[in-house]
Order: sequence, then structure tokens, then C-alpha cells
Amino acid sequence: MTHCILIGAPVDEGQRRPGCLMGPAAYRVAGLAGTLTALGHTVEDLGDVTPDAPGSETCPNPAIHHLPEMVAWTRALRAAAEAAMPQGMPIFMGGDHALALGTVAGVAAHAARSGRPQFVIWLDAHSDFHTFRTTTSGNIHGTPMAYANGLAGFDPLPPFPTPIPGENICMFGIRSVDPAEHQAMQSSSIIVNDMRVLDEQGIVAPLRSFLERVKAEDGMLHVSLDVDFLDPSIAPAVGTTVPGGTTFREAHLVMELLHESGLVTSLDLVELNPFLDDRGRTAKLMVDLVGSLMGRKVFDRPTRSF
Ligand code: B3U
Ligand code: MN
Ligand code: MN
Repeated sequence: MTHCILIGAPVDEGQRRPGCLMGPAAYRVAGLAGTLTALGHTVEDLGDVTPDAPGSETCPNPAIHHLPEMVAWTRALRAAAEAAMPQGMPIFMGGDHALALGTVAGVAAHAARSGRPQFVIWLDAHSDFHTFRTTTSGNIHGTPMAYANGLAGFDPLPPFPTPIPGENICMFGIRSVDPAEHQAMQSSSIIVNDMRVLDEQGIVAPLRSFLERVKAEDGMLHVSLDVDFLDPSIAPAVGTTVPGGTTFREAHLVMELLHESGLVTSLDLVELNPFLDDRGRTAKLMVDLVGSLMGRKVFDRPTRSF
């Protein structure tokens, strides 16, 4: 049994297609809390985070938009994540992926305080490995992974609390990477399981080998689930659809393996844009995936050890 702490993060400023701010409401309507209680967990919904009024920060890249708003969100979400971690498992209901600037910073700060290493599983079509200097779209949702890995180029944000080493970051589902991200990732040790790897090896072997390391090192594990990890044919409610995503069955399998591992300590649900949804089907699928992550299964099987 886990104490699940739902935290709404209606961040919409990290990209240009309004609607992600309705994400937390859609997860509530789609029955996220009820799904978790039906599985035997306790649930506390803290409502939506409200950031302070934005300041007037600037940065040299003229493409960047909504910087002061994102600085305020990052501060507020980092504090919310740090406060929630000692109480249970925070589930951040986004909101676009820029929210991870704050959530990952908060959980990593907590891990450092507990003397444990932080690991991250990034389930996404995109690597989100731009800095504020390299992004050409200016969309801050394309940057949080580089921030968490400790890259320079994030002024006026404070430096990431305890940068997460590349070996502790594992990406799955990647199929859209910009040239600057590609270059930066080549000089990092991040584990990138792009769709080519998944097609060739399946999702189980690379996921298991990462989870074994998390377990061996007694790590904390943050999972960041972007809707576009899924194929747009099953998850249309996202601003940046990329064909060739994971199937319904692959996505549930990832969640079931994560559950079996018992290692997940925090979760982001990001990029759901309910305005683009088809009768709530993407919101419902995301809630179902959380159900699998938190222990829903058709038949009980002996739990494998990791
Ligand atoms: N890499 C592109 C596209 C992108 C990143 N994340 C999303 N889209 N969702 C960019 O704008 O940084
Ligand atoms: Mn993303
Ligand atoms: Mn994405």
C-alpha cells in the first residue's frame, strides 16, 4: 500500500498550444483518485499548485517565451515536490513537460538529503535535452532533462540542486531529437532507448537492466510519462504528436514491470491537452496506465526480483 499524493501542476507556458492547463481537471474527472483507492492505496489530493506572481527575468535567447512564468512555476513545484517526498509518493498531474524543471529538482534535492542516488526514467517521443540557449522553438518543455543532468545554460534558473548523472537517466520511446540535443547527448552518458532499440530488443530487457541498477544502488526512481510516448492513434490529446510511438500493450507492460520492481518513488503525468482529446480517451488511458503502475493486473504472478 502506498500513500499517493496528487498534485495538480496546470503548467501551460512551456509550449504554444493552450490546453495542458486543463490536465489536472481531466485526470480528476477520469477517476485517478478512485483508481488508486480501488487498488488499496491511500490518496490525498493537494489541489493545484499556484506559483507566485512572475518576476521580470530575461535570458539571451530571444526565442524563449514565458520565462518569468516558468521561473515561478519551477520554484513552486520544486518546493511542492520536496515537501511531498517524505510523506508518500507524489503524482504530478500536468501540465506540460516544463513542470519537470521543478518536480525533478525537488525529488533530487530530497534524495540528496536522504543520502540516496536519484534515477529518472523518461518516457517520451522527445529527449527534452535543450538548454535555454540552444532551443530554437523557445518552448521550455523541451529543456528539463538537460537541466536535471546539470548542463550550463539555464540562467536565470538556479543551478540544479544535485545534478543527476547520465548513467542514472534512462529514456524510452525517443523518436524526435533536434541537432543541438543530439550533440549534447553524445557527450553525456544518458541511456537512450530510442524506438530502434525497442523494435529490435523489445522494451523488457533494457528496462530490466536499468531497474536492476536502481535496485543495486538503493536509488530513488522518478518516472516522467509524456503522453507522446504513446502512439497518437491511441493517445491523440497531445500538442506534439509523433508517429511511431509505443502501443497500448507495450505501455502497460512498462507500467507493470515498474510496479513489480517496487522502485518508483515519484511520477509526472505530462503533456495531456484535454482540448485535443477524443471523448476523454487519452485521459482515461493515462489513468489506466497509472493503475498498472500501481499494481492493477489481470492475474497475480509470482513477483520477479530486480
Ligand atoms: N525538440 C523540439 C520539440 C519538442 C520537444 N518536446 C516537445 N516537443 N514536446 C523543441 O521544441 O524543443
Ligand atoms: Mn516531453
Ligand atoms: Mn514529448
